Parts: sequence; structure tokens; C-alpha cells
Amino acid sequence: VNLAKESAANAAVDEQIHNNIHIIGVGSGSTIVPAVKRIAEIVHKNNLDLICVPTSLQARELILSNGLKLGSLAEYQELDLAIDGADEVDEQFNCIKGGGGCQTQEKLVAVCAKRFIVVADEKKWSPCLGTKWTKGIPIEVIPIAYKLTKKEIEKQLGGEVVVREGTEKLGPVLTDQGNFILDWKFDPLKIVNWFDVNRTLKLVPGVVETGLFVNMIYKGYFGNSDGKVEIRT
Ligand code: DER
Repeated sequence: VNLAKESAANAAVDEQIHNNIHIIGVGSGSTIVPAVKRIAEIVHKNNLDLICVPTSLQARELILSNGLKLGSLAEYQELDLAIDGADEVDEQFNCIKGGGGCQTQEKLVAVCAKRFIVVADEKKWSPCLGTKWTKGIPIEVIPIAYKLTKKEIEKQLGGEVVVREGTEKLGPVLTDQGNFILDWKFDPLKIVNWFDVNRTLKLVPGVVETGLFVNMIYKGYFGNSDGKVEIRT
């Protein structure tokens, strides 16, 4: 059991899930696992009417295996809440997501939610993006464009772009949408404005979505290894 993740997840769910919440987005990763477990406990105990929209195949499985009602973005475009993990969050609430390669559906669900909240180990809280999460910004690109997007991003923003390779499968990782992922390794000290960086990335032809969640977080729940939770808004 990871007490930091579990305490963050429980604090968020206990505060956010009640009978006025009917449709929620469910994120991806490891911290969302205790969150969904806690949601299921509350839903089953209080017989709440809750529909869960997934952000990945993993989230879909989590929803089903916890006996929760599954919804889709095709049916619901206005969610009451979305809960997800994060790879790094800075003091301006700029956030890197996509460590698990699900940032495209995660961002779609997050923008549909009235409130987007993140649950994470306190270690994800950072003075400057790129100093805690050093694997780069995940960027989903269509497969035929992976070389030209790599070149264009490096030309416009510097740094180094690496295609994310599978571990137990040869070749590039495929996202739930069947695309590739580029990880853009940048110099943290050179970035002035993450909104501008994200806009530049999104305008590169072939880019589908970035793992930069700028100015999207309503509230963050950060758990410590002693089980204490820092809540930040
Ligand atoms: O890949 C993702 O976006 C995940 O949500 C990630 O940001 C958090 O994963 P973790 O809860 O396993 O740290």
C-alpha cells in the first residue's frame, strides 16, 4: 500500500463525491486506483446514482471491476467532476501528465468537467516543471508524422524529442487511439510561459495532444508518506 497516494485519493473522494455528483471523469495511472475503490465504497454504501467516464482502457477496466456504471464522452459532454493523477505540478498549477500515455482522453475528460481535480504523492509538487518529472512532456502524434513532428518541435523549442518505445513489445508504444508518443525533453530553466509552449506544440502539424495541462486544475490533493494530505487550490 502506498500511503501517500491512498491518503490523497481518499481525501479527494471524501470531499468531492456526494449525491449532487452524477457524472464523473475517471483518470489513469496508479493513484486513481484507490480513488476509484473509495468512490465505489461510497456509491454502493449510499446507493448513489453515479456514471463514470473513463480516460483510458485502464480506467474503463477500473470502473467495471469496481462495479461502477460506465459512461462515455459520446453520451456525456458535461461532467460534474474529473479526478486524475499527475506527473508533476508547479506553483502556478501548470501540470505534466501522460506518464502513462493517456493524456489525450485525459484532457478531453478534464475539459468536459466543471471541476478537474488531481490526486498525487507530494513528491509530484514542484518549484519548476521538469525538475521532478525528468522524462519530458508526452506528446501524442499520428504515426506517419512522428519524424517531422520531432524535427519541428526541436527546431521551434529546442531540447530533444524521443519516440516512446515499448518495453515488452518491439517498436513504438501505441496509445489507446493507435498513435505514437513523443517525449520532449526540455531545459526547465529556459521555459518562461507554459501556455505559449503548449500552443506552439499544438500547432505543429501531426500533433494530436500534449501532456501539458495549463491552468486546468481546480484543486490538488497531495499525500505525504505519513498519510497527511496537502490540499492546494
Ligand atoms: O499518465 C498520466 O497522466 C497519469 O495520470 C499520471 O499522470 C499519474 O500517474 P500515477 O498516479 O501513477 O503517478
